[in-house]
Amino acid sequence: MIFLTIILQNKANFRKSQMDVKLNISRDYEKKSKWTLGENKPNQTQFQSPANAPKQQEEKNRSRRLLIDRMKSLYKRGDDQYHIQHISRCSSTVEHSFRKAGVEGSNPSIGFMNLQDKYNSLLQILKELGGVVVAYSGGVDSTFLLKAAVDTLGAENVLACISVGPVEPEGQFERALKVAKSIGANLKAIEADELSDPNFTANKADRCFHCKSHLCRILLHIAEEQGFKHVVFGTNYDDLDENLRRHDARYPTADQLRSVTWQGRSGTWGKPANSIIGVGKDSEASESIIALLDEPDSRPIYFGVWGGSCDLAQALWKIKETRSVSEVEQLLAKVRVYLITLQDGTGQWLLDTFPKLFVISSRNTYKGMFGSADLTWVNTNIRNDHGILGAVYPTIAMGTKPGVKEGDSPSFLYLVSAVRGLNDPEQPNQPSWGGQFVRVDPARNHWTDHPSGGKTVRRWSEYFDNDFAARMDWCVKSYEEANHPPVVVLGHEADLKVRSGAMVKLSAQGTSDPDGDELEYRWWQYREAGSYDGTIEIRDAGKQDASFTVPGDAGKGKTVHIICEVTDTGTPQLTRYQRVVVEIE
Ligand SMILES: [Ca+2]
Repeated sequence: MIFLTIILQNKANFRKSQMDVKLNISRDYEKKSKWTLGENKPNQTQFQSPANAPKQQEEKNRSRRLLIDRMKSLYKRGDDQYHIQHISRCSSTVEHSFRKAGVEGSNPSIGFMNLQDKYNSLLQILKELGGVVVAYSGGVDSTFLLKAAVDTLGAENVLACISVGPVEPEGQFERALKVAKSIGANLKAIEADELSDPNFTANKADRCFHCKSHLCRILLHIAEEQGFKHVVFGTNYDDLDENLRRHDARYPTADQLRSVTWQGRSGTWGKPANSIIGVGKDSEASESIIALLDEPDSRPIYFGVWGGSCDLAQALWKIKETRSVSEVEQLLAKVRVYLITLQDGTGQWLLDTFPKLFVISSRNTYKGMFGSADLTWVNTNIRNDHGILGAVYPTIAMGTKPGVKEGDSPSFLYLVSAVRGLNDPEQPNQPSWGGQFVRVDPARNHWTDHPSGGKTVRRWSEYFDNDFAARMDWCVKSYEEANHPPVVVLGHEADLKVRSGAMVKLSAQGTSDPDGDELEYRWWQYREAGSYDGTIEIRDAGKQDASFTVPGDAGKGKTVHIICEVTDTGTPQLTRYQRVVVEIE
């Protein structure tokens, strides 16, 4: 199954002035491993009017300039592009540094800010810390952090510690020393002696994790000895993706993610549509959406809108204003929207303006995941001992109780469970990890909450929680130490044609588990998907081979959908599905 997914974020996190739209486009999930840098990125200037283009370009680059200038003082090689790439890498670094430093209250929620905001927040956080030990390697992440710390706190309040020894690349120390000197930072070389740690010398996939933990303990000791209250690190997704690919080759590199990420507009949350879309309101994100829709590819494009939909609305507004009626119809037919509530005026505008547009509007359903309070589960499975991404997972957000927040994730889980073999995302009435929806007005292609609301998400929590926990294990564990999902294979075609009254044999012969785990089978009727209204009694529903008899009242043309659900016995237990569609002849 192939999807193109766009996630729009525009959340009122902590400070309205920092609100922003983050556009994250994951193209063709099943083929991620074939991505190359920039391959999927459309020509963003293709649809800009000539008069507008230079202004927009300038606006887009403005927030980058300040960081670029600072980096230029450190790196003399390469051109602006070099700096831009590495500075955007630094921005995620910075967030991790905040969290490592244990800064609460002034949570910057980096993902929702532009680069200027991020940089300002970094300086503010460093100010609050007062004095820091910087874990310094001479690489771009830690160098950027060191420079910001020295600029903000003064050299006397910053101590850069660099690890020297047999595991560090040759010549790294000399280069790092030179750069630290140019910044004016105090530098202390430490012998971390990683080779004394058996977890490191075991040389498994998690060696980097143990190496960093070992270093962290030493730095905390130095900080205490020398009167510094905090130790800060500069690291990001780049440190994990290699290990993730040991578990699933489809994980993209950080550069691949960047190549399909665009900047949206800020400060639109809660505002009426007419003030945030229209002439002069184009963004890098809205132009990219138009370019994607213009690609000669008829497959649907899913927009998971996690906040305000202003960039999507701007794109559709512009298409409506500038294209022929038939072209508008053709482009809109590709669009699938999943809105998490109406967070600015463009949500209602989309519904009012485009009755035929495929829109799922979750008003309550998302609460099946939002703010579930189990901090112990989060600490055990996500935050502690699960690497740098786990360490930055917040304990609380947006006024909910401590625990998992994830109020927007159902818009994505809707597609995840489809990839797992459960629902057809073209049919929002089918139960999915992202909930279940009803179409109220047959004249409109708009779907909203099922009467059971949040329960239609919550019923799957064990499945998606375990999936989440397994992915976090993959950040730090070797293949042998982690669990991987079963591969469900049917012993027959997925589409069967039978006569009324006939016995249907179901088989999952061929199903396997990559870890060799024992498997549990569960066959069940997926009633919402089939056109036969009655109940099907499945014999041996807990075995690999099952069967049922088609009821006599199941007339010609009716369909019965059966799910084969397979769960392994690894830790955490993982589940995958396969659907069988039986048509009555
Ligand atoms: Ca397994």
